[in-house]
Amino acid sequence: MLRTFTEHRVREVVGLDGMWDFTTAEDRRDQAVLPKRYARSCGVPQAWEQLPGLEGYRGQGWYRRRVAGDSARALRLVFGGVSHTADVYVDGTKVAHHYDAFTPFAVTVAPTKRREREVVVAVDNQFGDHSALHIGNDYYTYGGLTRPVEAHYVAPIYIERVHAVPEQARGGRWDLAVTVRLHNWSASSGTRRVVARVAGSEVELARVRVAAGATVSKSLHLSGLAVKAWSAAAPQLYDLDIAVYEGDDQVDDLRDRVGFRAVAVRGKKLLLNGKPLLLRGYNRHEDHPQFGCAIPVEAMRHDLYLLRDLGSNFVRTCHYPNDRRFLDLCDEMGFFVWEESHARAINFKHPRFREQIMDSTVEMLDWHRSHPSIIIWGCLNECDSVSRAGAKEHARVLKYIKKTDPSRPVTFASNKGSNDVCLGLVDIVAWNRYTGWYGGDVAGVEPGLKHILKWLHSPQSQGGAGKPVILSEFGGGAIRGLRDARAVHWTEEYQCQVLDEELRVYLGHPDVIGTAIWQFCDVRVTPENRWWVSRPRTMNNKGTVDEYRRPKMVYDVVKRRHAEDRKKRGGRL
Ligand code: ADA
Repeated sequence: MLRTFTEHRVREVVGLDGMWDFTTAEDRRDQAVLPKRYARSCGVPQAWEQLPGLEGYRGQGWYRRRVAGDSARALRLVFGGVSHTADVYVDGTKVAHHYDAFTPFAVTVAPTKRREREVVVAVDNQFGDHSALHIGNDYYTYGGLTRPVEAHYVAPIYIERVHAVPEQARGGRWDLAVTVRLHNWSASSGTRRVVARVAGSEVELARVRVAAGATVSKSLHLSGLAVKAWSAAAPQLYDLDIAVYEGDDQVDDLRDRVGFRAVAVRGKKLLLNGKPLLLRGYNRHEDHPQFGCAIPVEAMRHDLYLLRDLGSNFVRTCHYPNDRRFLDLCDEMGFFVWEESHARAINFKHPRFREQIMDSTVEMLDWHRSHPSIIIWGCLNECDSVSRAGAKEHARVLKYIKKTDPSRPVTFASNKGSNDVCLGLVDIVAWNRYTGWYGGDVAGVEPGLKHILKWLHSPQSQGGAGKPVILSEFGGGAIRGLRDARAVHWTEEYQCQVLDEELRVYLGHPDVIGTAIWQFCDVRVTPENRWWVSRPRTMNNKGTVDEYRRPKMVYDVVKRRHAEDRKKRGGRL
């Protein structure tokens, strides 16, 4: 399933998780577009690196499975994520192309008289001129149908997307702005009745006309709802049910969940439901030694149990949109999320950069906007925020986000310090700082922060003055089990010294409203780059736990520092 809950009760949905026919380019002996034979099978969702012999496979793979045909309803295939490029074929005809592992996509195919249909997905996880975002990097690009897949059977006019944005109203009540997007796959126009129901209230649009082949977005407004607010301490969720009727017959439905909360920046503060909020947490990659990026829900939940045990209320989805089931868990368990579109120190001059970064950003907002746990939108981690050309690209992405969803603050994580020229574009300033790891020593953490804050709140920062600050990355590496009283780099002792001092300084400064340790667990990096292979084990070893989620010494340092900070704040999560 694509979510942790059932989205449809009226619409027929068939989960396509399970074994698919599978073959790689090496297996094939033909040059046809689609394989004539499939040498093996592979699970979905799954990274193909889990198949013995494919642990490091970077290439093409083809997946096939059959689904039921239907003569009256269209087949809508919904992919949670394919790593990293997909070409989708139904009954031998190419019906969709999608680039980027980290955003969902869907395609709707007209009904058929056939009893069965053949679905083939050609997948490619190679780097090259076609890929600006998936490159040799400090995280691994896996291959395969790495997130769940579903087959939906949809009526001519069906619900394509629903967005729900809560707004605080008077007297502790809440309003909910709902946008319903309908698509008509048929050759004739139609008129439908649309009803939105939440928390015992309902509102309807009596006549929504959708022309043949058209897509129509309509807004519904529910006001004065007597509901409980959503927060990390009390993550209250409500079912939002959308129903579409043709006459008296309900022809489609969609259930999502809403959390009533409002996020705002006021001066140097971040506010949740009007009260100052402090974010304490981690950067987390979707990576696991057994599952690659195709992490099962149970393992996602275990990560969040550990993050909560560490005293965290905050997760940054470095450096890409996450699996919707992880976001559902954050909604359910009460974690604040900074989600960002897919970029880590990428080259703005790449011919496909602009198209691909906008696609990632557009799709992230379109699919994830209703998650209450997402309170900050991010983008362009450690990209060119120092040149005029780079500033133009930052403006393009950040202005799109702000215009599309004004309900959340925006930011980007910078490692450019006082050379930044883009801080006028963000609501929150975010710095990646590795004092004591890549340079300097631990004693420099506090003076370094004071120095950069002085610059920030001066005219030299070109628009950063007076804004709240998140330390979006900091920390150091340790090989779990490497103990040495000399406390040199890569020992657990030194990692403790670095994080203990950084948390003492960053948690204690009134301008710092958020801290995200780099990083939750050790992760695999790509060997296709001389810099990353210099990392011990060809992994990024800055985790508080190792890749198997086994704690390092620093686990208790973080837990203590977070607990002290929470006690200082009267126990607020
Ligand atoms: C950067 C980058 C991270 C990671 C980190 C590190 O800040 O944003 O993805 O590579 O450095 O471990 O050096």
